[in-house]
Amino acid sequence: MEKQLKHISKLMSLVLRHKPEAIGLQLNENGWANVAELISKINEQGNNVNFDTINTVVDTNDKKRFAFNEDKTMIRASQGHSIEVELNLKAVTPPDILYHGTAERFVESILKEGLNKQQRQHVHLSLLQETAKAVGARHGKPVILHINAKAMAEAGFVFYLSDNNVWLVNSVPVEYITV
Ligand code: HQG
Repeated sequence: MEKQLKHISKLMSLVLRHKPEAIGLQLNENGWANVAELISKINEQGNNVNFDTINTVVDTNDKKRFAFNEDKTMIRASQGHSIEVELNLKAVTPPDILYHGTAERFVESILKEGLNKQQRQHVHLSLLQETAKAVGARHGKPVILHINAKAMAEAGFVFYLSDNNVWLVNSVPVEYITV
């Protein structure tokens, strides 16, 4: 059961953030998919899911990656998209320091160019060093960068907080980064 949920969760990350066309799913401009359509398209791939399966994935997902609308007829990823979607995130004043976890091999380039959003829609930052370390470890030997979010906010950079508490910003210039 757990294995199936993990598989479905990964498939949902793929189609709700990166490639809806992989299963012929449509997202609206705010990133929402119809839940009934998601279920039928997932099942066309040889799976056997129902509403309860999707509900369990949403509830038990370790990072709360997905969210329903109020009546649970629509679903979307709360952040992490590579396709262009308007999440209507609210600008929020950040804490003084945020953290970005990356891999050791990227540090030289980051200290030259600053942090870029790469394939995603934002640079992702974390409130906790522990979270940043886990994010960095996905790419290799983790390094935690300290981001002077207070100075960035004072300089006019806009920060957003996703529904699942990931801090998002368009870029981080070098002068706000310390290793
Ligand atoms: C790096 C996961 C060289 C950046 C996590 C990162 C996160 C540069 C990689 C979310 C660079 C992009 C996002 C530069 C940035 N030179 N490397 N100038 N600027 N980079 O996966 O932040 O599990 O797109 O440091 O928890 O690792 O998917 O971003 O290493 O919240 O829900 O380029 O993904 O969430 O990698 O992770 P990613 P990320 P989920």
